[in-house]
Amino acid sequence: MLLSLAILISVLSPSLTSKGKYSENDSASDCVKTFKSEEGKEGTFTSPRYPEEYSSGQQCKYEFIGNPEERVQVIFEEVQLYYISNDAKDPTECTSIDSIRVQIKDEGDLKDIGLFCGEMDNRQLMSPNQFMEVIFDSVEREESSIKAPFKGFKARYKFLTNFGIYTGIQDKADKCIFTFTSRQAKSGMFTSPNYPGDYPRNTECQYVFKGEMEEEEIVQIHFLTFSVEGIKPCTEETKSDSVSFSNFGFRISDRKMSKLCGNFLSTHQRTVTSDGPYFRVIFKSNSVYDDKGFEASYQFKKKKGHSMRFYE
Ligand SMILES: [Ca+2]
Repeated sequence: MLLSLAILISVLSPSLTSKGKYSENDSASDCVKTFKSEEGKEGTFTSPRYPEEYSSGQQCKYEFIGNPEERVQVIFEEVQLYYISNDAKDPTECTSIDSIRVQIKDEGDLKDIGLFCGEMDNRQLMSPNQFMEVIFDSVEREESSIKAPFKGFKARYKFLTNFGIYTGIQDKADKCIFTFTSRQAKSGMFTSPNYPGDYPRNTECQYVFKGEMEEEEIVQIHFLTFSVEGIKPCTEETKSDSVSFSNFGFRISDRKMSKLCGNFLSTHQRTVTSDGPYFRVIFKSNSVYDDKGFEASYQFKKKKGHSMRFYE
């Protein structure tokens, strides 16, 4: 009877038996969880027994399943894992040690978008689609080798349709297109998706600016921060993510305006001005490597007349 029960359990939850081991206080339900958007748009999850010390030799899996138009955002508020080197805040190697692995699904395959160990706080990640998986691994060790209590981790999750962009008007919930009109606000801010966390992969976002025609308004964009993975000329051939600009409507490129990527912009590149009242900023990420993206300000102003100094 016991044997058949054990077989049944091993069939039902292969991930537990292959690697996991639970101490008396850690039940499987604490450690293997699926969060579905239909059951709640946000919440928290933690390592077993948080903020008490977690046991060694276990693997936990937290799976997130959103609706098709949603992205999963996970924010690690506090991470304190067992780490042998002195500088846990700047770990160099996260394999064969307690770690948190964040995975996404790309055309059916699981891909890592983050592997963390040691200590960190406020790390924010976003999936390129409705799935995400977080694996917490604690390596088997002698209990006596633990020198200090390690809390594990505490994180928040959200199922979002706004790509983590909080200004402008989103055209449609599943599209990363945000419109900023002069009528609504003469100036403001906008960011890459999931800022200040890494931007999601395979994502294109458009920021559409509409000034007043009669006033002959133009818009001026100023990048306060800029970190977009890529090398010049920031094209798909160089496997680059990019920020590009257009004075024209949808699907017409503007060849006179150069694409931006990398993590250094000259003073000249930092400020971009439109020809007329209509302007588009296009952010595009590919399926490899991520970065923080950008934070920018915009300001509508009259084309003629004295130019105001733009705030930094
Ligand atoms: Ca990339």
